[in-house]
Amino acid sequence: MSELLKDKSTIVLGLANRWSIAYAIAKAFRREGAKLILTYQGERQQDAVEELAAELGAARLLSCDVTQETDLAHLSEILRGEGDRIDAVVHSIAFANKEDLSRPFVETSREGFLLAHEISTYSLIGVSRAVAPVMTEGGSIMTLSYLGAVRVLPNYNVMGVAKAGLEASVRYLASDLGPKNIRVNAISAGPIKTASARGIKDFSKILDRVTESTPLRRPCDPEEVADTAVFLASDLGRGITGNVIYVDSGYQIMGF
Ligand code: 0WD
Repeated sequence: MSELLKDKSTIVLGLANRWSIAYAIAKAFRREGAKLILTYQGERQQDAVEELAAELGAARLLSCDVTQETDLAHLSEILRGEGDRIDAVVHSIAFANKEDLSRPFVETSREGFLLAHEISTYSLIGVSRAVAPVMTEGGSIMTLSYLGAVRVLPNYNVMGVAKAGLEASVRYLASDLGPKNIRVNAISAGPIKTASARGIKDFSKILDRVTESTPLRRPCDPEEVADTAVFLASDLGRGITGNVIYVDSGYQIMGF
């Protein structure tokens, strides 16, 4: 079978550990023959991510804390300096203070609101600006969203508002970058047990409920999300931009 991402250069941001959705995507990109550049948040994660990068056969591993303008500028500089063309970018990054994912939404602090939006929403704009200049032959930028962007889900709170902003940013970026043949989309994944998900109070209850009532009667698998990422990164997805694609075993269609 031919490789869907042969001759494509990809960058995946947000790999923290083996359970990260970014790990499943990076693995699928390599399986499909892509060259892989990985970024990680900073020193705290360096050792763990170095090991995973070696295992995945990544061509490069770069540190990039998306709250730091200098890190984004550095990323852009490195990519430009090496004459690397990038064809696909995966933004798999989010953060909110734990207390904002458990107390009533009305108690969200200004500081917590801004932090969640800076890391989970604004960073897609910053990353797109840093990488678009090296997407010289067009390509695909994608991010990860969740149903909490459009519906109220218990304890998702400020992150739901941040994801709503993320999905709107996808549309504006798609409109801006479309003339350069750069597509921008979001994958709205069903709940998956990762380090970030564990920060949401009663996450396992959400998972149980979804499993019971979803049309496919099973939770979403990170590999399913990764295969959709492959599709969006590949030429097969060339007509799709500004969209939110649900990979959630069908949960979002249900009315009860
Ligand atoms: O159920 C789920 N797990 C779902 C996750 C359902 C639907 C969507 N998503 C989204 C998340 O909201 C996020 O956008 O998928 C994306 C990836 O999340 P994940 O794979 O579930 O979680 P995780 O493995 O924790 O990756 C998120 C990573 C951070 O991990 P930690 O655990 O250290 O918070 O985002 C990265 C970091 O690696 N990150 C940053 N990267 C660069 N700069 C920063 C930062 N400032 N902050 C967090």
